[in-house]
Amino acid sequence: MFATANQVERFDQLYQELLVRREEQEREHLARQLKSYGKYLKIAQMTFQKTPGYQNAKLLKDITKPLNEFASEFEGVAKGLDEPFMLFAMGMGKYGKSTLLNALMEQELAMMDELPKTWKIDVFNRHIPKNKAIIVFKDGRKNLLTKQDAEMVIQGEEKKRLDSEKLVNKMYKEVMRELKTAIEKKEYKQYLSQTHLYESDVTEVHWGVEQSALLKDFYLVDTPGVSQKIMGEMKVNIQEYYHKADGVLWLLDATVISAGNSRKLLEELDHSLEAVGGKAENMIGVLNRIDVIRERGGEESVQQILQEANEIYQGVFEAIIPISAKQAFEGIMSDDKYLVEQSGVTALNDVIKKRFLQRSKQIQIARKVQAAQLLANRVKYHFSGFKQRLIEDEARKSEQLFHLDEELAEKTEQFSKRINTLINQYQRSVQANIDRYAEQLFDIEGKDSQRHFLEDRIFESESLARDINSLQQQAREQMDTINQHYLHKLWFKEYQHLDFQALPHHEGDTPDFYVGLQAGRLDTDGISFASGTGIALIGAAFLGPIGLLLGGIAGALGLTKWIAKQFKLGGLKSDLKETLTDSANKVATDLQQGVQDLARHIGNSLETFSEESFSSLYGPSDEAKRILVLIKEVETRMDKQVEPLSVKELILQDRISKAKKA
Ligand SMILES: Nc1nc2c(ncn2[C@@H]2O[C@H](COP(=O)(O)OP(=O)(O)OP(=O)(O)O)[C@@H](O)[C@H]2O)c(=O)[nH]1
Ligand SMILES: [Mg+2]
Repeated sequence: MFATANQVERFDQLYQELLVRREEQEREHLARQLKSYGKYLKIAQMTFQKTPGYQNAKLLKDITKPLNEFASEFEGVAKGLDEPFMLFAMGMGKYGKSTLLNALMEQELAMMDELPKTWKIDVFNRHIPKNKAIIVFKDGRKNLLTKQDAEMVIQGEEKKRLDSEKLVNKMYKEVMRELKTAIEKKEYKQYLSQTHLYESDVTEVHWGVEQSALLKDFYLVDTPGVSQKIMGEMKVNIQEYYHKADGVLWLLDATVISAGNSRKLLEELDHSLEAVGGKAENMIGVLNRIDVIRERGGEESVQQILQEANEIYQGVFEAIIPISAKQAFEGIMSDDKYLVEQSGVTALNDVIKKRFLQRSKQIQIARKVQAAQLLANRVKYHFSGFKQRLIEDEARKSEQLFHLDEELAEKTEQFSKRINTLINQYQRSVQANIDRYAEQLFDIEGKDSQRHFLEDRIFESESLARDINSLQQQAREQMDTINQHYLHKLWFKEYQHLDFQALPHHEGDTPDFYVGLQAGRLDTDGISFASGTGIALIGAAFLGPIGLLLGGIAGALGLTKWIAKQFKLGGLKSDLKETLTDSANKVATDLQQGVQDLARHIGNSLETFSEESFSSLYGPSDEAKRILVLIKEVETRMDKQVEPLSVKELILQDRISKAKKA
């Protein structure tokens, strides 16, 4: 049995309805997923912020703050699903993007010959009244203004940006000569970009436009040049907006196309595309300034250049269309049909419609899936530098503290041995003195003279004091060398290779806890090991006991003296030797204690110092593990692919929405 024409029509209608519904569901499904990335990132942000010590952790704060901006990027992509097709004009600076857009919109809106816009995109949006504009900020906030007011805001932002670029370039030039290594230069550039380069919070400006053929179906978007030069370096910035594009008109300059130039041209494109993961889709190549070529060599040259462009960019673009944006714009504005025809803009319009309009909804869905991936990769990239530093610095911290402990222990041991050797030698020498000179004590008149004899001749206290002082001095110096060495190894700072104190125009940014530990400032308050305390040490150990001994040597005369010598000399010698042993041991113990105290002091203060500097970047070191786990979680979440709608979900959703309607 054949279906009647009526039935066929009805089936067809049903099928179309089904397709539309399926597409709607697909979009809803995709939008939900895109938004869920955003929600996840906001929660992640709050979790990072709860880290103890977060407020003082510079780098941790730096990576946490932009998370809500990423979140609103995801939300923006989700919202984009309900908006018209976003058609971007992109390409190197001055290739004619703005002129082309004006020609396509048939009105002068995009500013031509303006200073390079470095940071925002201009969206020409027919849903906005002609005299109004909406400024969109990075965090998703929007501000509806009159066009004049919006222009004022933008000019203000532009000025701040340009001023800051000038300042940064100037500062760099002034300091460059002081920077010796490439890494120092790199760090200084980073420092300048992060601290002195003005980053506007404005990310899009939507301008009201008059209706035109193309604007009925598309939002047209003007972009800043693909790259710009700051401090002598090319900075590619298309990754900041490329994910918002559903389709791209990529401007090429016909006057620079040549086979000999192909390598440079491809590198130029590659360099830009690298920033967005190496691939671009839905791009139409627009070979601009064709009027110049035509003037030089007629139609033949135009065809030749077109052929060369097709060869160079094989497989990159969906099509390459030769055009003169300038003629197109002038022709349209002056209603010059011939000029318009010659400009090639009609062909471009046709290709745009054919490539983008007919399948615009499917393209949008595919592009938003891609956008999610691009953004997810950016989020991961955003964390990667921080993560690597944290892992490396954490390892460095425990490794260096371990080595420090070892070195201090070794040094303590060395000095302990030297102290023993010194004291042993001393004891042997004094023992010999006792045997040789003790007897003379009986011949000395007066307590003071006796004391001097005892101290100087027998106990050699002056030379012992000298030896002790010199040993202490050496211990302090050697310990301080260790201190200095580890002070640098254990100082965690944002710009590891920069010494701001040594740079012109920079006040020292050195934290107090560093200054306290610098060369020659080893703070040993409260430690009994200051230099030149040898005499005091000996005094404490020897003088008391010596005084007691002297009491036993009465000032005897004549026979009595002789008798005293016979009876007392043996006792005196053994008393002196006993005193020697006790006091020398006491001095040795004190010295050893001093060395240990010094080592402990250095160990403790360096540990405190390293923890303070570490946590000033990352938060407390005992939180590091948790932060790394958190980052891992974010990465895993970002790796989750956007899922296509399954048949099961399709049916389920259909039932849910029916139930809702019922
Ligand atoms: N001869 C010729 N000149 C053109 C053509 N298109 C643009 N120009 C000129 O090139 C200059 C730059 O054009 P814009 O449209 O401002 O270029 P742009 O790519 O928007 O530049 P930026 O926004 O600064 O990146 C202007 O002086 C235009 O008149 C063209 O097809 N032929
Ligand atoms: Mg422009």
